[in-house]
Order: sequence, then C-alpha cells, then structure tokens
Amino acid sequence: MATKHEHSTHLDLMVEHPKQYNVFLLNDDYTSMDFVVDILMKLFRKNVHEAHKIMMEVHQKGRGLCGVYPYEVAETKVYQVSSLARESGFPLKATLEEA
Ligand code: TYC
Repeated sequence: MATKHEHSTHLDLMVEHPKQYNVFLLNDDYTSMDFVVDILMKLFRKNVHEAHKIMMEVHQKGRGLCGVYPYEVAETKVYQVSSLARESGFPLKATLEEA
C-alpha cells in the first residue's frame, strides 16, 4: 500500500485487486448427478441446496458457474475436478475464464 507521501500506482492497484477467474462445470452424458452435487459441496463449498441448483443448471444449459477465485486457486479447482472425477470413472470437466 502506498504511504501518504506517495501516489497510488497501477501496481499498487494490481496488488490489491488481482484478476478474478470464473470456474464453470461442464455438462456431459455420463457423470452422475449425485457426484456433481458432491463435487460442488466438497470443492466449491456449496450447501446441498446451492449444489443441486448449480448441478441442474449445468445439466440443462451446458455449463454453470461454481465459483470465482484468483488464477492459481481457479486452476487448482479445475485440476481437482478432473482428478476426483477420473478416480471415480467419470468424465466431468471444469473450465476457467477471466471474470
Ligand atoms: N448430465 C448428467 C446426467 O444426466 C448430469 C451432469 C450434471 C453431468 C452436471 C455433469 O456438470 C455436470 N447424468
């Protein structure tokens, strides 16, 4: 943070407001609805009601927003979705894009 004798610079602003990234789950024909709800609760900290709502949105519209995070966190969520899905034999995928 700039002191009272300095001007706030572009870099100061970037340090305080890092870019945020939307993480989306993608629909597929094979992953079970229960597994998607579990992923939303465990990785994206949703309650069962929110998780079910997002899962149905993905199922009906093709994708749904699961969370908004700094880049490294968003990338980790995407990776954790595919690893947990692969371990359970599901093709579930997530993507990220700048918010
Ligand atoms: N379409 C899947 C089914 O009918 C359910 C599903 C929902 C899969 C959301 C992926 O991200 C997803 N079993």
